[in-house]
Amino acid sequence: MLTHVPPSSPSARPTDFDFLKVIGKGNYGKVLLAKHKSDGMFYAVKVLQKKSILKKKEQGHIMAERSVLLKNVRHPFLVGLRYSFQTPEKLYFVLDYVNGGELFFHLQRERRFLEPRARFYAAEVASAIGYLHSLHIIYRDLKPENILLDCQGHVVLTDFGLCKEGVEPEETTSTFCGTPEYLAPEVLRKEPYDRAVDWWCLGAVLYEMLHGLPPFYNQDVSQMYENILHQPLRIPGGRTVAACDLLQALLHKDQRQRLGSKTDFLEIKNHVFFSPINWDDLYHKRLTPPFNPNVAGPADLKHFDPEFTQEAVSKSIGCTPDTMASSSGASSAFLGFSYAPEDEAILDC
Ligand code: ISQ
Repeated sequence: MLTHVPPSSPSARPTDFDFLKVIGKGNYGKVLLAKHKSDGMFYAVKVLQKKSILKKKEQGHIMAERSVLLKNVRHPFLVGLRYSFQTPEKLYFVLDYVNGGELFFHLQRERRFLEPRARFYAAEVASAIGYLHSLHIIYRDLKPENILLDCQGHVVLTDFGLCKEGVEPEETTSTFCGTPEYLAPEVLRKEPYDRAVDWWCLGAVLYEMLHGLPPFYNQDVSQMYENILHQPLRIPGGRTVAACDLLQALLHKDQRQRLGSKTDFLEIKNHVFFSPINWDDLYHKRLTPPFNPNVAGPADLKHFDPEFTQEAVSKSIGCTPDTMASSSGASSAFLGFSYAPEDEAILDC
């Protein structure tokens, strides 16, 4: 069981890790593959610059990301946070290292997935979203690059930077966030939105898995926005009635009529498209993934983009100043950030 420890006594520091490779880049920093020097375990370490977070007034989001990760490490399809700590300039999230590659990296290679495979991934994503909603958290940022596969081929959702915490079922929020392709109409309109926004995103992910492009896609972003707001959903032929019905129901432009808007995950679970899924078996990873990423071991980077993995790791990443100043200008905005769990067995491939 993970427990909070006093933030003034972090048990991990940047110098505890060898930073090996850049494996991803986000808005505020990088994700690095790192090896813990004493236990030899591999982790994905997300390093964020405090300056850029403060410039964009995003510390609320980042602190939310941390507490969301802390709350959710025990869900099988959400990435686990092992430690967080800070230096005067940077915040570090030490996360489970997931090396089966981005789901959409595999999708691009195969253009589209057959329904059983798309169903399996959509069900694992839905299970994670349903769990977040049960904690009154809206994920909001479901997008292709946030869906990874683990070494066995199970889904792992990452990047909780845009999660909205503490949202009660009837509450709505109107902060504008997200990725253009998957933005729900109410988000685009800057209207208040609720957890139904995540079911729209699930529909967008499922659509892209089945058809190879996001729904309402247009190279011209303003035309795509227009399509999301006003164009009726067009579903190419060749899919089952159940799949078409689910896509129509999830991609309903009116959030109040969207599948999931009443009893949330229960409505998704009970849709006929998912009738082959035993949800209890799914949750316990008793369903064999439809695709095995075939990684050689925990350090196998074959599924990561060489654009990232060939980049040199900045020397400053692993240097710890002698003082872990928690009262320096930038740090005071991140008080209480550092975190280290009690010892816990971490599953490895
Ligand atoms: C875990 N493993 C690989 C890549 C990652 C990217 C972001 C967050 C966690 C990750």
